[in-house]
Amino acid sequence: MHVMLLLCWILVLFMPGPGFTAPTFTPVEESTTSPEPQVDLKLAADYLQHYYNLQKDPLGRVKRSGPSFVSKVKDMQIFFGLNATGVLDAETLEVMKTPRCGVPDVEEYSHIQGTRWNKNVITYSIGRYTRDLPRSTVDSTIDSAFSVWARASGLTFVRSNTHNADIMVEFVTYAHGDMYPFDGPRGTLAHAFGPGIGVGGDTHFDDDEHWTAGETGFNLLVVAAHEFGHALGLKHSNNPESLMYPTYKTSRTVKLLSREDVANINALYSPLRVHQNYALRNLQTPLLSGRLFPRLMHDRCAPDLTFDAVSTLGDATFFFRGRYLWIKHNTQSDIKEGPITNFMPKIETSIDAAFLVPRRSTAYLIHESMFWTVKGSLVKGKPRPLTHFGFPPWVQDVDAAVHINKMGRTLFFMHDIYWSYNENRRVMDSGYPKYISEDFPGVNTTIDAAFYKEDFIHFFVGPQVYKFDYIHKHIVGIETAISWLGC
Ligand code: NFH
Ligand code: CA
Ligand code: ZN
Ligand code: ZN
Repeated sequence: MHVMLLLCWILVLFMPGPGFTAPTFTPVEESTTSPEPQVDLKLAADYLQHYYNLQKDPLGRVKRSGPSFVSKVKDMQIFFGLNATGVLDAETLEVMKTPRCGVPDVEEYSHIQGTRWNKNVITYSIGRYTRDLPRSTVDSTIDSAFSVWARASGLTFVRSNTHNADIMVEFVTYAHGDMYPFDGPRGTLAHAFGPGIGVGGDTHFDDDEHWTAGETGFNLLVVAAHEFGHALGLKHSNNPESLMYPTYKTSRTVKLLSREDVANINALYSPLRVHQNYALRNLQTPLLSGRLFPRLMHDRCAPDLTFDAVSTLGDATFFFRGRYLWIKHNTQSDIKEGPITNFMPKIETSIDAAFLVPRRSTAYLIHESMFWTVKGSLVKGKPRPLTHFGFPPWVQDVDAAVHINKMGRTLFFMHDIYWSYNENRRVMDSGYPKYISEDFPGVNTTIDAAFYKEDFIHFFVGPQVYKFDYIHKHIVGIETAISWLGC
């Protein structure tokens, strides 16, 4: 399950030229004078590429009459309840020009997410408050927002004062530790993670908004009720009457939930399933969105836990295993965790190896023969082939990679051999591959992951970690992998 993040500003960047009026954050109602057809085509192509996975040809072109273009237009029209003609008519273009969020619609067909809380009593806690409203008003508004869902379903919400409640509510600004920084006033108002342990359920409000209990600014009850819908597992709805519609509306006052919202929450938490056990729950999820949700939440402190890749990214260390990820912040003591797609929606595979090149603030995540580039907290573009680094084409399963900043080198490990890549000149060093055991005495087996810290390379081998002194070239100690996750 992924975070309900909204990166509307990306969409704003995608919409150039006269056809696009600055977002007013309400659905576009007036029909603007018809712009140049090329501008519309570019806009539509960008829109479909962004939300409907439309592929361009190798030269970056899209044919308006091409079969995939027409079918993507149809998909989009079906989602928005338009006539599914496949033709880019004025109505379709108008919807495309309406500011909206960055979650692709193709993943949104089901209004019920592939996951839910496996209990009907859910705890919440309010961490950081806003200064826009008295604390007591925030408390009562958050309580009312939960009551909206409690009245419609069999769920009960209990306020707790701990830091490990199911749903942690917080008012924050810009970057706030989850890779989905807020954007200052206007734009995105809030976001919430779907059900799950760790960050799951957590709900963040952009404290650069003007939060109110009335009609001015943004009404906290309306936004909180929408977010808690996500925190309970509901997705966006394309029905403007639904509370789960992706755009804020002032006009919702008394009746927050539409009939559809009530039906969706009850379908997700139908009485029949409330008492089901874990095994059944885990059978049910893959049908809905198997690739988005792991079969089982991982036990962080299981003694046999191993990692596929470990790397620094920003100010945290990322531990990858299968499609799951743990994030250990360098200064905060808590660990965030969840499916990789929660944090990086584009990455729907496991990660074999990962490394950070600090001077470029860029991390590289390798899966089989391809790699992604991650800058700041954003996964850039499409994955690229590993041959970019000068690997021969048969290199398809790098086990581990580590960047050694002092030397400007990245070492890639595969089976019993390794390569050294010169990041400054961006070429492979000559004389490689070499045997690992030649240069790393004591390291005689395949490596799962490697991590560099203060002159030591930490080689993750199964549930163990060899601490290797890179200056004096010998192993100085052995730790358990889970000790890195604070176990
Ligand atoms: C939101 N969301 O911020 C908006 N929409 O209407 N700005 C959504 C929350 C509203 C979180 O779960 C974000 O879906 C923006 C934009 C619906 C309470 C449509 C501009 C993205 C005023
Ligand atoms: Ca904002
Ligand atoms: Zn957040
Ligand atoms: Zn939303």
